[in-house]
Amino acid sequence: MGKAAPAFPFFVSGFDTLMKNELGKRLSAIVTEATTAIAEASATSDLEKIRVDLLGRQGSLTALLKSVGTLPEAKRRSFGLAVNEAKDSVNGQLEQRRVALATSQRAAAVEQEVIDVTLPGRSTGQGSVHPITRSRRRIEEIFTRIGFNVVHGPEIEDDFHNFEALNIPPDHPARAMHDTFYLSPGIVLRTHTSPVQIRYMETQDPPLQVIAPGRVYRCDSDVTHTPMFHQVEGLAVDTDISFADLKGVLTFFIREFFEQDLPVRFRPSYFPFTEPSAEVDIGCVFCKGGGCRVCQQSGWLEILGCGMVHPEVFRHVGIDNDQYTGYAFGLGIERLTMLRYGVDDLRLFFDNEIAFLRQFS
Ligand code: 2U9
Repeated sequence: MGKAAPAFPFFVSGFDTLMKNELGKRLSAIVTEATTAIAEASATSDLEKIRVDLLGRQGSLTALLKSVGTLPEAKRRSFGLAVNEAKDSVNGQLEQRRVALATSQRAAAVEQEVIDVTLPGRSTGQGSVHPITRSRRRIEEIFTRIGFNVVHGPEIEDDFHNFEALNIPPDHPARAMHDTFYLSPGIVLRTHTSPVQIRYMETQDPPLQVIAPGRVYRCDSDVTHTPMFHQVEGLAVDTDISFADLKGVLTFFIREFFEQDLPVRFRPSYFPFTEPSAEVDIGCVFCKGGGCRVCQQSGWLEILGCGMVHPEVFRHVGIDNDQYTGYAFGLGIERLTMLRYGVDDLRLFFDNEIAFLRQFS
């Protein structure tokens, strides 16, 4: 059977052929040109320009792809496939050239790079020990020189070790002075390092001579108080310990710490855990006793508290009060450091200002 004659034989076949030839030639010319341009590109920016010229919104290949829709249905598929193939080929060539350029650029950079292994290393600068740590170490060194051991304990304490065993029962007014951080009923952040000595006496028999340095916490914050500060407390227990021993040891410590023959005086005071109790003053290190703003014109500066261990404290840890006596003392490291180095603002210890800390290197 013969082929059915088309309704408009000339127009249809003529248009078809014309489009096929025109578009086909155009497609092949674009790909040839692109291949040459890609091969000649010497920078990734050139490749990007080629990509935009071909495949961007106004690109020549994009335009050809758009024209597929204008072709007679029978030719759409094959021409569409041809344009897509050209697109893939161009994309592949672009990527290959991009990799090749990057590789040769890297190789050139490595070739040019010179590493002088004889250059001195970069300095990281030398750090310094925090003034509070310096003071703590200094205090530890002085006391260990005269026979004290350094002991530590937990910062989270129970009511018994922080208060009860130290003769501070629940209704005692001293509880209010301690501004305690409660973690849960009966569990506190220690308000002093005294529970360390309580725990020590629970497990060790006298004679004993210890200092307990560490962080303590009080719910208090103003120009002269921080919620966390550092204490060192000391305790000596033996068969023949007297207040004279306490005076001798503390006077020795003070003069060693300040490296001066400072006047020292003991004033009667009150603490629940010691009896008798005293506060210790030194002659003002700023005005040498003449009277100034720091010592409020008194010529004296209070630096620590002390006393003979209260019999109730011994009873709580099972030490025989008839056989043994002991002395105890407590000091704030921040306060001692301020006085020794002439620091007039407590907050400087907590600000981590390099310029301030560097002065202690
Ligand atoms: C036990 C028995 C007694 C420790 C003591 C002080 C006096 C004292 C303050 C100094 C400045 C606290 O940091 S501060 O505010 N401390 O005045 N501390 S007697 O007495 C003890 C400790 C432990 C078993």
